[in-house]
Amino acid sequence: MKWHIVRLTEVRSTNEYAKEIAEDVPEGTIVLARRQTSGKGRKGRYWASPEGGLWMSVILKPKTPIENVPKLVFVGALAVVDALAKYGIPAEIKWPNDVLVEGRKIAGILSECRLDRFAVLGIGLNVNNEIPEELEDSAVSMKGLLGFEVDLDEVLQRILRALSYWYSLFKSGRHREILDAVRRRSAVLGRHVRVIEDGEVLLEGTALDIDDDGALVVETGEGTKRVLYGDVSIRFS
Ligand code: BT5
Repeated sequence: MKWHIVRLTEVRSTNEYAKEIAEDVPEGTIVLARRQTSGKGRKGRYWASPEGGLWMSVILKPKTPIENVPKLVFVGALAVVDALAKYGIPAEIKWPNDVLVEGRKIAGILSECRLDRFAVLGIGLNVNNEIPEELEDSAVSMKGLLGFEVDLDEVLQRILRALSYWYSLFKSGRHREILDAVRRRSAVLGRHVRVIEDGEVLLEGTALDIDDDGALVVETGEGTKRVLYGDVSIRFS
């Protein structure tokens, strides 16, 4: 995969910027910003993006049936987990879009698509940045874990190398291998979870599996339920 990086000092959100230019640039264009003033999580949630972190959005134009596109979030999460492993940081994927280290969030993925035209894979990784006070218990950075600053460009290159690999599997339809890797690196399987949608507990039970569609399979006591990724969040309970 050939990457082309657009470097910005400041932007509201690299995902928003990427969506604006996506139709006019080739696949593999990456929007990278030193800081975001309005970084986005899912469903209008915020993403704290001060200087020192890696805030990037990758423009992709996969030719694949539309139902596969949501699985891109796993491609992003796996790339981050692999890059962190190169620094000796053991990370896990909290289905569907968080990357955790020892239960604390180090990265979040935000995948957005325009039907059939393009997908934007947003990756936010806490590298050398400060963690806002209100997230101190729930979030962590690479610097916080390692005790020293890490070269941002090196982290970027390591993510891109891993992304090339996982995206090549995605493009050649090897979704099962991607999902197997997600299962192996999963923080949720075997755990008791609550699935939250719009602040409401949708269901509760033991996370049994992530199936080949990428859905989370939960044993609820009233039978097995499948939860498609989308806008749900998981809480451990
Ligand atoms: C996510 O949303 O985890 C997706 C985050 C994606 C961020 C990237 S940065 C580059 C690109 N451009 C963007 O504008 N976004 C993408 P969600 O699962 O909804 O989690 C959001 C929640 O994570 C917030 O409500 C906070 O609780 C928490 N949070 C916010 N900033 C954080 C940070 N820097 N580190 C860890 N947790 C954070």
